Amino acid sequence: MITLYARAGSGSAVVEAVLEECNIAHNRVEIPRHGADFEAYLMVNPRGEVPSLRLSDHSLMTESAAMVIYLSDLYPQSKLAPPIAAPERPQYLRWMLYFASSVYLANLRFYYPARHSIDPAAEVGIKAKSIVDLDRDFTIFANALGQSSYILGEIFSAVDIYAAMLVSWAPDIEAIFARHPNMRAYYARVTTRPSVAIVWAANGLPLL
Ligand SMILES: N[C@@H](CCC(=O)N[C@@H](CS)C(=O)NCC(=O)O)C(=O)O
Repeated sequence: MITLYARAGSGSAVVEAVLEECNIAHNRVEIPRHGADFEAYLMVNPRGEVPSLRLSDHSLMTESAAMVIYLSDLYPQSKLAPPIAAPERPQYLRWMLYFASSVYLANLRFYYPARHSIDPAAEVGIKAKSIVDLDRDFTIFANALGQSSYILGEIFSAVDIYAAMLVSWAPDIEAIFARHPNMRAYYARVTTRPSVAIVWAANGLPLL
């Protein structure tokens, strides 16, 4: 059986939502931020980050986007990912990696500025710049979304759940919605899917 190492409200939420959407039986292990259980978890993931995924063959995956892509491909009946030769596949991968490699990291710079410099005086600037970066990145995404239901047009996919998670972490979610009304409708559309709503509620992530 698959084991997901998770922490409520963290990047494990999108993986949980995909497991839920695909109806995949799994164990969920909550990893605290500190203490003996966290120390033991360093043997699983030396970076101490969540999520990690222990597959049924006991191999370990890190990287939330890789997990989402893998699980969605493994369960094609869930229709969470365009097939490899589908015309939507390049945009699916593009936005998945956009969120995982740019927006996720800007969020981490906002929430953990001290980890991004050895100079404590730099923290204020790192945080301020992360807000500028997030504004830019959400604007690029909102413009690409336009009036479509999902980022792949009318096709819902796992990348929409990934995007919604990043929106949910935004330092000022209401500011995003005020600037981009299409993002409010999009966020509501994605997070009212039954599987996503259950996981969002369990993770304490905002529901409109
Ligand atoms: N690239 C990793 C990033 C994972 C990550 O940074 N997770 C955060 C939580 S969202 C974490 O565990 N940070 C360490 C900490 O909170 O101490 C992924 O996408 O899975």
